[in-house]
Amino acid sequence: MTVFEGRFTDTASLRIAVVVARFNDLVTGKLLSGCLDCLGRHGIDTDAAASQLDVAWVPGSFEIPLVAQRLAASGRYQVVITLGAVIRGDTPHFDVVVAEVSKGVAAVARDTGVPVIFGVLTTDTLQQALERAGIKSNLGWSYGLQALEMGSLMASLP
Ligand code: INI
Repeated sequence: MTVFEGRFTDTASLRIAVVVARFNDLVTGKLLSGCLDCLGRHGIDTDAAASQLDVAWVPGSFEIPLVAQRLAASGRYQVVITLGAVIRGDTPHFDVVVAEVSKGVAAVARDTGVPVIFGVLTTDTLQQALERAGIKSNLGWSYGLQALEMGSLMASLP
């Protein structure tokens, strides 16, 4: 029996793209900071020259799948991380945006074979989103870890 599982230390050959939404950037900027901190502390070179990491900003979460698709299909990255914050508030837009971004991100991973980490918070209130982006914990850190695990796992699979 072979057991496949990702490691968090095989970072030397990984190139990672992060797609982050500007909408609710009070939240998404904190997710990005947490994510970059995690990746940097696990050996990912985040310096501009010869970087292992690139960041693409999009207007809102609805635009994430298109840009994630382009980056995943480029062949340049082993993992794509998506970061967004969709907050229900009073807008019926919430359901539309959440449905599109969640289905879109899953489709990108399946279509390209590149793992795409779903780091889009979906909450009822801004307070809940902020709690997940640094006030209590920062899920950006977890998304970074999940990216490392999936990059390593995919490289080890037959
Ligand atoms: N985009 C978000 O990322 N979060 C939201 O909460 C949100 N709401 O509530 O409307 C949102 N809307 C913008 C959307 O993602 C697109 O950028 C816009 O519709 C242009 O296509």
